[in-house]
Amino acid sequence: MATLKLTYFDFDGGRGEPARLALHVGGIAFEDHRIAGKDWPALRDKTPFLAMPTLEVDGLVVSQSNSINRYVGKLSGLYPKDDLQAFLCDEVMEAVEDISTRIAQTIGLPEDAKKEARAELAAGHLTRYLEQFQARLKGAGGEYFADRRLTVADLKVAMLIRWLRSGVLDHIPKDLVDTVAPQLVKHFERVINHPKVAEYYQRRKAA
Ligand SMILES: N[C@@H](CCC(=O)N[C@@H](CS)C(=O)NCC(=O)O)C(=O)O
Repeated sequence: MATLKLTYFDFDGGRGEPARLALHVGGIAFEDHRIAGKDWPALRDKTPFLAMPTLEVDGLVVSQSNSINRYVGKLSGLYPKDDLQAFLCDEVMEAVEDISTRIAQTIGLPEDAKKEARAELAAGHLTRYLEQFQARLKGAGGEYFADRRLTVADLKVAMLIRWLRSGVLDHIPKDLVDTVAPQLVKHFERVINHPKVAEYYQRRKAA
């Protein structure tokens, strides 16, 4: 088994969290290297594409969150072997990237511009994406996004849903998901209550 070191910001969410969860669920040993915001500028130029997460595999540093998710998903048994199920898994993960990037682009905006951009996003793209995630979930059987079992796609969507419902995103109603796509709330609860996921957060709390 390769030696793995996952590097990402020191919080329980974002682009690095699905890989941390997948590795834990799969029982795969890895170094969970957490970077404080103040240390990021010094590290930035050392990453392949000036961003995190990165994954070091036996000394080779690679990046791009969904590529990392697929790789660790394969190691952890959380990525479909069937090509079409893998496609469904990938489609959802890429769509989470699209919408997360749109949200992230509003973070540094001045207050008035942020309010306008987020209101437009909430009524437009975000609602559309949530409805479509719910439709994909229903199409895949209603419980998981692919393969009728937990995959890295479920972990990635669950992190998005937790972010949207957390209340940290001003001007995006924190009940938007509950209103527009209630099945995604049920899905989030299913994922977060998965025994290995629940165990992961119990350990984080105790750490
Ligand atoms: N396409 C990349 C995007 C990576 C990305 O933008 N990461 C953010 C953190 S979630 C980052 O490193 N931001 C710091 C910066 O851009 O300086 C991926 O999916 O990994």
